[in-house]
Order: sequence, then structure tokens, then C-alpha cells
Amino acid sequence: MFLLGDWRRTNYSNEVKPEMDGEEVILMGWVHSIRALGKLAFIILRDREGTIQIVVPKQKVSEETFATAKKIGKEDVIAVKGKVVANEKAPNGFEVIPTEIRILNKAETPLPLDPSEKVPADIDTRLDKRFLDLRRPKIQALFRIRSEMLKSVRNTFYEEGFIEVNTPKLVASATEGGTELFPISYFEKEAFLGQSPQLYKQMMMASGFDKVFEIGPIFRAEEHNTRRHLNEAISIDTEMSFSDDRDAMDVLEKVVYNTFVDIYENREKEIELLGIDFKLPEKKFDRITYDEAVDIANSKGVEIEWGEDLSRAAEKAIGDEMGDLYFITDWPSKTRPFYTLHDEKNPEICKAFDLMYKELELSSGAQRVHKYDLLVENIKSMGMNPEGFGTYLEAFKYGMPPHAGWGLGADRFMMILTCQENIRECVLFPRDRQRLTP
Ligand code: AMO
Repeated sequence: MFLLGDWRRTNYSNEVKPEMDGEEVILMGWVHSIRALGKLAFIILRDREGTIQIVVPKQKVSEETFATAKKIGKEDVIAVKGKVVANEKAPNGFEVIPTEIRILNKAETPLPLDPSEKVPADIDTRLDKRFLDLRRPKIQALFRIRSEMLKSVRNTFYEEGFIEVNTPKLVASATEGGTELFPISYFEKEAFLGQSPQLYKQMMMASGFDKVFEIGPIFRAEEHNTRRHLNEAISIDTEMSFSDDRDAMDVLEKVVYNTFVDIYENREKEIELLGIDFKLPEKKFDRITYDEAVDIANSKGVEIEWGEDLSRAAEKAIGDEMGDLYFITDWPSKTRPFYTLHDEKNPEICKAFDLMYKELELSSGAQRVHKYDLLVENIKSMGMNPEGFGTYLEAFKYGMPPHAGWGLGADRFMMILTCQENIRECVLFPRDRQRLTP
């Protein structure tokens, strides 16, 4: 068995062209397939960028090279040094004829999962053997789109003057209602995994950073197993000072729209490979109030009483009517967490919004309460004890500007960007009610 030695990859598979006739290349990757006839072997080598055919004719290569080619098996890791030979009859107008083949590592057989996609596997088997599943070009395409999504989101935030921050994920208290917390033991104290950076991003506003964002994990002890919930998700969070709910929605619109454009422009190959119907949204998304949303649901025979959160059936009815991307604004105050600012004229409604894609909630946000007394009042009226909020509350006593923000679920955003029905498809190693490994 050879080590890499002094060999270094010269090209990815997609960089080799007929114009390179006569040039020497070193290619590295996995054996996608191998076909050995009597005096001829064909190896399809797969790397990150695609596949390339290596032709091994017995008369034109050394005895040793031909013998190595015959020993090769599916998914072995190999390195090939060879010559590019232009040939009009070959699939891409050239073939690579090796001068030496090194088997860098053998793959055991049988494979627990077939990365060449010839044998279909169910999602549980695929997730159990994710390292192999991820070798499949379509799955790789998804995660390249995910990388582009994160890059694009960051770019928009930076263009808009936001500062990227990181806040703790080991926390002492709940933020989003308290029912969905994962308790952990933290030395002699009880602690929790953070449900949201909510309290920290608000404290950043008291520190004068004006506009911050964070991309990080949130942990939710959701008992139910659905196609759109995870127990560990990635949240794109932001908070902005001297801003209201409308400003926050404008930034969200920009972040989402720009991501669609960047993926459309930079990930054409991946979109094609996935065979998805990728449409750019309008630059401005429709905005309807909660009241209007309830009217839509009721008109379709889904009963919703004013003040209730929207049921799944209601979300479906509203989504059917509204289409792709739209905001629902002016929510009943009692459906929202304590930090949400109520309307001055009608405290029954608040300055909160959701961004929806059809029936799926992508993001929630709001203008926040920035006055200390009002915040204490809200906490009490929701049956909680202000003393549990420690330094968070203190931050509101010494100069807290008006502010607003939102959280956008990155994994859900991926679902709509890549037309996936199951959120697990969009996560490398998903965590759900049943799954804690790999
Ligand atoms: P919320 O709880 O609505 O709001 O979460 C914001 C967004 O995060 C995503 N999300 C999830 N994605 C997958 N699985 C889950 N279990 C899950 N839970 C949430 C959704 C959701 O819209 N602090 C507020 C945000 C804010 O007001 O700034 C919050 O956490 O896409």
C-alpha cells in the first residue's frame, strides 16, 4: 500500500480538458466504478468536482500499472498519475492514460450503502451511514448550496453594517417559554442548552453595537417528530438598535432575497443536479396582518378564534392562498414571548412578525420592549418571576435603545431553497427525538 509520498493533486476532475493533450496530471479520489475487460480496464474516478474516466489499455501501460488497475475495487481511494490524450470518440473528448496508479486505501466490501446511487436506500439507513451517503453527488450538491447560503447571509449582513458575534450556548435560564429546554448538569448547578441567543443579542444592544448577527446552534427539546423540527437547529439571529419591526423585516427580506440570487447565480450546476425548480422570489414579500390571515383560514373552513396561535390546518389554508414568501404581522400579544413590544394604542396586539414560505414558518421576529418597567410588567403578567432574569433585566436600566430583531432557521431556509420535504435532508448529522448518532 502506497502513501501519498511526494504526489500532490494537480487538478480536480472538472479541470481536465481535451486542450491539455499530452500534459501530465495527478488525480485523486474514490473509485466510482471499475470495469475490467481482458486487456482493458475503465476506472471512473470521483472527486469533489465530478467524475473522470481513466482508461487502462494493457499494451500502453506498465505491467505493474495494469496489475494495480485489476486489483482496484469500488470506493477505494486512489491516486492516478497519467497523460491526457485527446480523443474525439471519448466521452468528454479526452481520456487519461495512467503511468502509475497508487491505491491509497482499500474500501471493505460489501459497502453498507452504495454511493453510486444505483441501489436506493431509505433515509434512516442513509443517515446511519451518512459518511457514505454524503459521497453521493446529489447530497454533496445540497451541502454546497448550504455553504453558499451561509456565505450569502453573512455577506448581506456585512454589507448592511452588521457585526458578527458569538454568545454562550450553556445558559442558566429559558428564553422562549421554558417548556422546551434540555437540562444539563453544570458542576454543582443545573444549566440548560440555549434555546435562542435572544437575551444575549438584546444585551448587545445595551452595549452600543447597534447591529449584530449570530449564526449558531439552538437546542429545543421538542418531543414530537416532524419533518420540520430538529432538536438541534442552526439559527441565523440578528438584533438592531434604533430600529422597529418594519426595519427588521426589511433586513430579513434583503437577506432572504440576496441568498436566492446568490444561489441562482453561483450554484447552477448543483440546482441542475438536484433537478429542482428554482425560482427567484419577488424582491418585496407580501405582508398581511394576523387578522387577515385568520380571515383567510376561516374563509376556507378552518376555524381559528382570534388570539389563538395558528394551527397547522390554518397555516396550510393560509399558505395555499398566499404562495411563496409572505409576512404575517400584528400578532395577538398573548401568542408572543415577554420581550415583544405591544402596540401603544391596542396592547392586545404586538409588533411581532413571522416570515412564512407557503405553510412553513421560516423566521419570527419583533420590535422588543426596551423600557425596564414595561419589561418587568410583561414578565410578571406571563406568570414568571423577574428575579430569574438577572443581568438581562439590569441591562434595561442604564440606557437601552429601542431595538428589533429576528431569528431565521437555517435548516428550514435550506428546505425551501432546495425544495426538500424533510428537514433532515438539509443537515449533515441531524438530531431528532430518535437520533443522537452519528
Ligand atoms: P422562534 O422560536 O420562532 O423564535 O425560532 C426562530 C426560527 O428558528 C427556527 N426553528 C427551528 N427549526 C428547526 N427545528 C426547530 N425545532 C426549530 N425551532 C425554531 C424556525 C423559526 O422560525 N428568539 C426568537 C427569534 C427572535 O424574535 O429574534 C425565536 O427563537 O425557522
